[in-house]
Amino acid sequence: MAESRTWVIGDVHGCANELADLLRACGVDDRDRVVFVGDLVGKGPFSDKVVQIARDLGADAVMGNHDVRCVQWWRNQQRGIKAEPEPAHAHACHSLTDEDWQWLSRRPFVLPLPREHAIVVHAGLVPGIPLDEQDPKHMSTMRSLRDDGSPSKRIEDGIPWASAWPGPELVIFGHDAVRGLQQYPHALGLDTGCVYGGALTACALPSRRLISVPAQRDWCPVRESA
Ligand SMILES: [Mn+2]
Repeated sequence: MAESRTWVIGDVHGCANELADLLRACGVDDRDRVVFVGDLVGKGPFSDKVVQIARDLGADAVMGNHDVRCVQWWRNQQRGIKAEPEPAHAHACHSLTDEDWQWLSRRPFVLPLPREHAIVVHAGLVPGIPLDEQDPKHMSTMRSLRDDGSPSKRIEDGIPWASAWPGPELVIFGHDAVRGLQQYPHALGLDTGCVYGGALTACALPSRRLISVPAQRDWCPVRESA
């Protein structure tokens, strides 16, 4: 009898076909726990299907920067503030159901997995700051650390934050398709750029085994750093 496992899955961005391929490749069954690193929606083709799959799995997910901006659009709609969603979010904003929005809007910015000695966050954590004092804005957008230890969302603005994370917990994150797969002793970056024609990657815990499936195509030719 196989042990139940925890699977942490990288940035899906609406790539529902690849997500289905990945779940099949991992052999995920209903004893397993599935956790997404965020940015389930936006940019890609089938954001509604991705949220549906996540909800059907009873999965956990943390908030990505694109999830945040789509949820903001929905909250504004609810308050009677009508605006066109930005183009990268149009499909997501017009296809999610109220139940999907309720689910997505309740995702935390950081999710500790104590049994696995791991922490899941979308973009990163600033070393030396307690988890409950980390800024959601940084947790969902940072990529680098400057010389003074402050976070930056820009790749070229310092070192990869993950290279400076001291542990002891393993932090699993996404949000950095340019750097791609990042493997440090106590930090693992899983954004392998599926929506840009790369791959969708999962990590099994506690083994840290990685499984990837290729993108079916480049769904989002225009890159944006935000
Ligand atoms: Mn992101």
